[in-house]
Amino acid sequence: MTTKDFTSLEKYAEYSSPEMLRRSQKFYENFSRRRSIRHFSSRNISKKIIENCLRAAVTSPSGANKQPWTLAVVADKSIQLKIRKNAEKNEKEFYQNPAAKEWHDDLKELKTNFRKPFIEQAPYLIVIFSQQYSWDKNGLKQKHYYVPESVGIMTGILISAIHLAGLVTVTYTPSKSAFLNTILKRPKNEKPFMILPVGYPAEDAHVPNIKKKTLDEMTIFY
Ligand code: IYR
Repeated sequence: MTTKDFTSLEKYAEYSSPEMLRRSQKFYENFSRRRSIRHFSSRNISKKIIENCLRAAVTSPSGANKQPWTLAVVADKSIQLKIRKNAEKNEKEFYQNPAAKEWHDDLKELKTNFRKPFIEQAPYLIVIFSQQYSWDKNGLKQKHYYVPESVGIMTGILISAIHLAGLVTVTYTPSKSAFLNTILKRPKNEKPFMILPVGYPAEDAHVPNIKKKTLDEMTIFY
């Protein structure tokens, strides 16, 4: 190992224990107020805010630091309309499919249906693609590792950045999503992962009355 292989941490912030307690408490309280929002205002937001959220997201760790994602940012209404039309066609099939009865029952408390107006209403759509593999600058195929884990962590940071900026989103996972490659002209090594519409909530935005499990219900301390 030569000294060139590593650099030192430039600014590792060390806090006192009470300060850490306060900061972790504040972070928890802030994130306990995050909700998935499905009703958006058409009010525009600065592209610079979106870029900062994306910059934060791509600081994410990833398998062998391969950063196996592509972030397609859509603010073009005609593309948004195309995505909405395709998504709603597939969702209609999903909601009408009798074989998915148990799934439909599980979704009842969320009151979702085939209609996805937020795809068109939100000023920005971030369509996240996971790259199953890639090509380096010499055209050699590059392996990617722990792709769902890596893209999931990056998406979590993105959702956090959106919340901290004061904007809202919903983790929309279309029933079938291959149409996104066609509309957004993405190559076959990229698989649609999730759509995050981003914007301000609509004035009449409402959220389902759902509860999170308590820490006791899902943690085991050894
Ligand atoms: N993709 C559908 C169904 C759906 C599935 C899950 I899992 C959800 O948490 C919510 C919805 C839709 O978006 O309506």
